[in-house]
Amino acid sequence: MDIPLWKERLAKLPLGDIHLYPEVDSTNLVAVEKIKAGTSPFSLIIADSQTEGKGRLGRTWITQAGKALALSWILYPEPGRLQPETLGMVSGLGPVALAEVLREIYGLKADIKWPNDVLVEGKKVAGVLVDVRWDGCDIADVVLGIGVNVAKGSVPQSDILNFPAISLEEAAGKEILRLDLLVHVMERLLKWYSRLMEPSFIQAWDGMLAFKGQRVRLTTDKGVKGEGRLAGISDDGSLILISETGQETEFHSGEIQLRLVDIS
Ligand code: BT5
Repeated sequence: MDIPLWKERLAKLPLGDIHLYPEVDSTNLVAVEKIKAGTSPFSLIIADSQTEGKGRLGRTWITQAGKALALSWILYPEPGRLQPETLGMVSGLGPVALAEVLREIYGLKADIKWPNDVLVEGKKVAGVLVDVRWDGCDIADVVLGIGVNVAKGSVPQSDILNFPAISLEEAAGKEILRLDLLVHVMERLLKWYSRLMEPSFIQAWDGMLAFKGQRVRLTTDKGVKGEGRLAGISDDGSLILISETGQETEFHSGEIQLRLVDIS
């Protein structure tokens, strides 16, 4: 990573402080340290590699040095802007921004596997981790962590994967420059954050949803939470499933995993 060049390009966007590192434990953990130290809104933490990258539920996210994007974006929502009930919208922010960039700029068939993954050709290219800290009933800050497999060799060995994965370069069949990708993603994150509560955000999310109309199963570590035909995203970012009897149920993101049901 050419730190001065990356800083120069990112300085053109309306972001806060830009913190770039060759290696960190986890950009989300560094983000929390920066918040405690008083970093400004929309600050960005980026690392070339992570030694303890975090996935959801204590899982690990692997960032191969120099081959991936690992970023954490710091938001301080104005009091009352985000309620606990609308927090699901924030989990869609990263996937919507990235999937839109992959479709519109790179011509890739990118889909969002609700709640937090971006797939290309049905394989995972990116994961999003949202860490929220509370101040009573208000949200104090949000760290939006995004990890993207960019170059060939960024995908970890298959034995540690819980879902098939691919890099963007393998999917695109051409070189993808991480800095260009990052700038596009930050532009879309800024755009969609300002429109988070508008119907167009849900429409964009819904329009890029993977497995629409297909039968899926939602699980937590306690077992199966729901199963049915995937109908779409509701107004608050929940997933709507329709059972065989036609009953609609909405699921909030929380700790859920989604899988396609094999009906063959
Ligand atoms: C996620 O978790 O997909 C969220 C990943 C968020 C990573 C970013 S990087 C920047 C920021 N800083 C952090 O420390 N984290 C965020 P989850 O859905 O729980 O998926 C984790 C699982 O994906 C692991 O248990 C592995 O099976 C698999 N995995 C690990 N590394 C992967 C990779 N590079 N590509 C695809 N799958 C991976």
